[in-house]
Amino acid sequence: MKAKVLVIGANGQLGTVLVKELQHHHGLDNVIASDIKKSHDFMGTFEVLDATNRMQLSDVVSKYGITQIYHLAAILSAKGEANPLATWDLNMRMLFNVLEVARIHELDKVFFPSSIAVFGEDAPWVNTPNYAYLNPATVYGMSKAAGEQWAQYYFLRYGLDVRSLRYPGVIGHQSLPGGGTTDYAVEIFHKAVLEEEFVCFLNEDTTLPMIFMDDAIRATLELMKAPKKNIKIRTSYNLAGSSFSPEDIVAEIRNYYPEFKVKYEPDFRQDIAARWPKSINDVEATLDWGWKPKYDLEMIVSTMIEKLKEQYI
Ligand code: AKB
Repeated sequence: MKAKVLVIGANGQLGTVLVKELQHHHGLDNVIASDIKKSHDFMGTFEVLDATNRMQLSDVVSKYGITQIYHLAAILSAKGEANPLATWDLNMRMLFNVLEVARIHELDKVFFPSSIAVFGEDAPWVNTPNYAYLNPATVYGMSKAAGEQWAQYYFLRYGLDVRSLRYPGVIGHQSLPGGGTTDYAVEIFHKAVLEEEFVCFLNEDTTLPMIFMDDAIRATLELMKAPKKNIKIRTSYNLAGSSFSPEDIVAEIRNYYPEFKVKYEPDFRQDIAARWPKSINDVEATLDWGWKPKYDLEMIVSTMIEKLKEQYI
């Protein structure tokens, strides 16, 4: 049977790119993109959908005969701190709706993105293992850590095939992030290419795990395509790309723009980043479904600059 895929949060940083890849893999008519607003230049089938509304979600699943959901919508780490209870409520309500609708409609697969934000001060900061202690310090991280347990619960209790990755900060030229602590690592490239000064909200030496968009998308599709028996972790898989700090990116960008100016004005997001891992050990993803990243910092910087120059010219 052909897969019918619903993407929730299709207008977001990852969704924008993932929808196109899924359309390519499954066929334009077999991918239903959804978000709370329609994006004006979208090609394909789009449903305006508020995933906090279970009935609405259930109706979309019935209408298209959906067999898989990619649930990408969430309030991220930095934005979530402005309104902690509302963030918890929204992130958890959407996840419960997705899990329940998937269970009731007996869907084949669900993808639930987790994040490096599940880790806190008590996890090893370097080469953080998959099974490290989770004590997140943001409400977003708390919702992802709890969400991972619910994903595993639905698998163990109901046999629902939920699969998950702990994304590092995602860097891509196709879309903009919103509300995250790693967002600086996308904005910095736009400023460099526009030859404007960049004001960085993290300290220059704050190393964080990052991943290039192409790697993040490939990891998602490889995880979802892997045989069920290979998926041994039902909470979420650690996923590594490459780790670096603002000053590492700046040094690399200056190979292209020697005059690039950067000012460091750390704000509350520095405190969030300071409790996250510096690098990730993703050996389980490699062993279970063959994960291997392709992009290092040098390749990320050269690709970002090349692609953004095309966009701005
Ligand atoms: C954020 O910064 O909140 C996200 C994430 C690492 O999950 N990009």
